[in-house]
This record gives sequence, structure tokens and C-alpha cells, in this order.
Amino acid sequence: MSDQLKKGLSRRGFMGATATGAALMGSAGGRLGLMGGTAALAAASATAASAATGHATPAPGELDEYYGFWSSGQSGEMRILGIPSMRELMRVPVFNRCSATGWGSTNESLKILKQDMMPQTKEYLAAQGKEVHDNGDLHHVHMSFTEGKYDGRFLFMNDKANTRVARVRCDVMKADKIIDIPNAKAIHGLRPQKWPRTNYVFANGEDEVPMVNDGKILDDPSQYVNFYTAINADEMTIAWQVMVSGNLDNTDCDYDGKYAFSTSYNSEMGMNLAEMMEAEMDHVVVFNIKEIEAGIAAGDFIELNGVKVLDGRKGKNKKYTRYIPIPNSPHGVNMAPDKIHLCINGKLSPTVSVIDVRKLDALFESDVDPRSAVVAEPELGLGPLHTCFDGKGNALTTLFLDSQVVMWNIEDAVRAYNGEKVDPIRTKKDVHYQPGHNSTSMGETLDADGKFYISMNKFSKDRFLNVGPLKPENEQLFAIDGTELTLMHDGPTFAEPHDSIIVHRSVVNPKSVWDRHDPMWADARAQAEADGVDLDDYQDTVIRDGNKVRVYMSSQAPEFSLESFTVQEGNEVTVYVTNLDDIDDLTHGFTLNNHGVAMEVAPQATASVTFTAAKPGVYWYYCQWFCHALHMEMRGRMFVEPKA
Ligand code: CUK
Ligand code: CUA
Repeated sequence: MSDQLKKGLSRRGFMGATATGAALMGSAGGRLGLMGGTAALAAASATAASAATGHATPAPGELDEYYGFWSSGQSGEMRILGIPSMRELMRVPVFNRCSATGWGSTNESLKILKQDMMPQTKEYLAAQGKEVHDNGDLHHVHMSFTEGKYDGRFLFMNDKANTRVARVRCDVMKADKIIDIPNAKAIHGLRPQKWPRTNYVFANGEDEVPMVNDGKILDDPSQYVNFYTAINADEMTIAWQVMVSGNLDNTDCDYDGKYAFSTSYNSEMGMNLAEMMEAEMDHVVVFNIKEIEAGIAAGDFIELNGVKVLDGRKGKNKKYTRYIPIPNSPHGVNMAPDKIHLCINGKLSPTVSVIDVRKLDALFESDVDPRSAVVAEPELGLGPLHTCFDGKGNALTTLFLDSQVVMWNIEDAVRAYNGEKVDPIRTKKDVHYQPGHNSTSMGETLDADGKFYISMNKFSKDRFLNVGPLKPENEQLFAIDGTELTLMHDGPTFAEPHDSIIVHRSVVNPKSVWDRHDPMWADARAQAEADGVDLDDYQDTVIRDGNKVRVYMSSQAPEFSLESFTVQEGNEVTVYVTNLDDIDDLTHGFTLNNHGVAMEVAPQATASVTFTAAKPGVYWYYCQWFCHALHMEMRGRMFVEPKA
């Protein structure tokens, strides 16, 4: 099958394969069209069906058992869902800008967006007349671990578009760190270390460039390299990087704290489609964490843009990396909660390659064939992209081209690889359509409980009312009962979640009200103190400091402490709003007409924004979060006096 797929994978051949896929999709669509009535009936009885499996959808007002943390792809935010209801609970802006919360315009968020920016990034942005990026492409969200289990401290996520990694605090569900990754380009795969705890976050650079990318080398791919990055998760600084051969796609790590892994779909270092798919075998790179740390300690690195970089290219230093050949263009890599099996999804090969991580020591100790670590390679169907686990020995793999999920048994796959006559496949189920990522409840941890399965489908096609040429994605939630998958939810989602994790609610305990002394607005507190203003109390103070004006006000439903303030044309104005209300859900906002100023001020929070009062006149500000019966009345005026 892999030969067949590979054959004639010229550009035309590949387009042909895609067209076949589309035709298959078409017929599946038609079949479903005919089955519309049946599907509706099935949906109507879904509650009964799921009740039979013990997984009823929560009734209105009932709380979900799990949090879902969702990436949002090119929307740049992180989303929080309730599982199994699939209710969207919150959108947390990270790499995007947000009109509701002021992310990207408040001083507090700008500080986070700017403070760990590389000098080069500042230059790129300045050349575009900007100070911060407006966009991001967030593919992977993962929680911090302690001893192989989620610990509820942080969520980490990547920005492929602008080569960044962010951290979200789980106590308030806001980003507190966003860092640039030097040297690497297009951070894609991302995973926190599982054992003994998340000391590192591993991040993959997808696009290869010259090692020193200053324009002296351009179209000479033989001099391109790629970088694997380990981030110090507590400090959000770069611990080290490893230079690798081939590009990097997805990453994961073991439950022993010894090895991390990256797939490469372009081991060829091809610069176009035909070249990238040329080789029969690509590879997964195995990183030996202890040896890399020892290499750093021994000074075996070069320093590049302030980062310690080791050479782990193929054939360079076998202490640090090993390259295990994997059939054509592997994509997802997923470590099973049995602590033993690593599953690498073939994408252009219909196989998942299973590596026994206990066999990896031997690879680094002697010159054994790297393929000796492969203990199974079941043929599962067309286009395997990602695998997740039920914690009971089964794996669930998305089949992009087949529009299916396949559930298979890992031990049986190992036995079949050893020549026994056993079929590892337990069941296949149609999904709608073209699934990319998938996830199971607690499935990437030692607490994998095998209750729920999410299929994140890239195409919705004919499934919903037509909303124009751009269609939503479709997400489907299944209850798992043994090898039965029962559909519980089927619904659209906007651009374009790639990945998700399902976390039991006992692990996540966010606050309802901010701590008044939260570090998020430490700068505002320091400035207020210097200005003799007490942010813990009622404020209505205007400080004039040359051309700068600082306006301190508090909010208490349904009033701002200042019903007006006066500045002069051309003043640089900073407005600080402290919300003195300390009741759950009593969020105020501050929006100033025609100045592009809008922000959220949650209970007990302080938020600030700086703008220029460029034109004389009367400008109303108002509270933008509905807070009270007199919310509309919660407003005031800024007077801008003409220059004398
Ligand atoms: S990647 Cu999107 S389907 Cu960015 Cu995790 Cu595989
Ligand atoms: Cu305060 Cu609306």
C-alpha cells in the first residue's frame, strides 16, 4: 500500500490521490445525505444511547465532568470547553488580539506580548509600523505534568506563524508569558516533559533555514538546518537547542524523563512537494535528554543568538540523537500511557510505527540497527495522522483520507508484527469528515480513563447550512465503552482547532475573583504608589506629568468613580481602572469612543490602557461588560481641551 501511495507521487500523482480522496468524500457525503433521516433519528436517541453507556450529556445548569482545552489554529486563541456537553465556556486570547478583553491593547497584555521579544522581532515589526504581532497560529495546547499526571498549574502552546511559545496560568486562565524562539522557524509540535515533572517544554521548528539567516545564504538548501528547542518551563527561557537533519513536525516524550521524539516528514530537505515526498522512509529523531544535558555541561555547544546549540545532525554525534527510519512522511507522535509504546502516525503510509522505548538505551549504547526499536507496524487505513489512548491497551488513530477512526490493540499489533495470526483492529467508525487530531479523556497521562473520544474533523462539507465558501470544521464527541464508540455530539467550530486535551475537573481549580495583588498589574501598582494613589481603595485621581496624564479610577456597579476627566490635545493618557466589586462574575469594562480603547476589568482586577488624545472634543467612555440594570448608565466623559 505504501508503494502504491508512493508510486508516481509526482505533483500530478498527488493531486490525483487528493481527487480520489475527494471523490470518496463525495460518495460518503451522498450516502450520508440519504441517511439524513436516520442520522437525525440516531441523534434524537443519542441521549438514550449514551445513557446506556453511562455517559449522559449534562442537563442545562449541570456542570461537566471534564474541561476541554482547545487550540484554535489561525484564530490564535485558546478555548475552554465543557466535556461531554461540548459547550464552549471561554476563549482565552493568546497570540491574537481581543476586543472583549483588550488583549493586545492593555498595558498589562502588551507587557506580556513584548517583554520577551527578540531584538530581530522588534525590527521586523517596526518595519511594518507595529510593536506587536496581530496574528498567531496556535496548534497545540498541553498541560504541565508532575510524575506523568496533569498538575493543573500551566498550559503551554505554540504559535507556528510567528515562532513563539506561550504559557497560560490555570489559576486565572490568562497568558502570563509569551516568548520568541530564536534560530528555529515556525514552532509546530509542542509537549511538556512528563517525568519527573515539566521542567522542559519541547518545541519543534518546522521550517528549515540557514543556520545564520542573514541573507548571505539563500537558495542553498544544503546549508539549511532545523532546531529542536527545550524551554525551561518555570522561567520560560530557552534551556538548549539541538540542530537536526530534516525538518520537524510533531513531538512527544516518554514517561521516564529520558527521551523526547520528533517526527520529520521532510528528511529529504526538499523544497517542493515532489522532493518532500521522494524518500520511501523519513524518520523520527530520538533526543537523549541526559546526554544533551551532559553535553551542555561539558561545553560541547556553540552559542547562537544567546542560545546553547548542540549538533545533533545525522551522523554528527550519536550521543545526542538517533534517527529511526519511519515510512513516508510521518506526522503525529504519541506516547501511550502504558509507558512503553510510542506511536508514530504514517500519514502517506497507511501504518502506525510502534517503538518500544525500553529498546532505546541499546540504540545509544551500541551501533544496533535503529529499526530494532520498532516492535509493531500495523496497517490501519489511509492517512493516519494522530493517535490517542483509552488506558486499557487500545489506541485510536485518525484516518484522514478514509474519514474514519480506527481503534486497535497495541499488544495485538506487537504479536502480529512477530508473525502471529492476529488482527489488532477492534473497530472502525466513520467520522465527518477528514479527521486530523483526536483526543481521549486524560489520554496523554497516566490517568487515561478511556471514557470520551474527540474527533477533530477538518471538513464539514454538506453537514450544516451553507454559510458561504468558507465552511466550519466539525467536531464529534464519542463515548467509549469497551470497543464501542457512541456519538454524543456533532457540531461545527470556527477556524481551526487542531488539537485538544480533555482534563478531569478535579485537576483544574481557577479563582472566581482576582487577587488584588496579582503580578499581572505589578507595573500599575508601582506607578500608583509613585503617584500616591492607593489601588486598594476608591480612586479618582488625575496626575499631570508633562505631556503625560495618568487617570486613576475605580469601578463599582453601576458607576465609575470619575464621571469625567480633562486632558489637553496631544496628551499621552493612561487610564487605570480598578474594579472594587468582589462578587463572582461582576466584570466591568472600559471602552473609550473612537480611540480603539476597550478592556475587561474583572472583579478585583486593575487594567490600564495608554492612548493619545489627538483631537479636541468630548468623548464618552462606557462600561462594555453588562454588569447591572444600570449598565447603560455606567459611562463618563473625557474632555480634550484644544492646545492653548
Ligand atoms: S498538526 Cu493539525 S492535524 Cu499542527 Cu497537530 Cu496534525
Ligand atoms: Cu459596569 Cu457594565
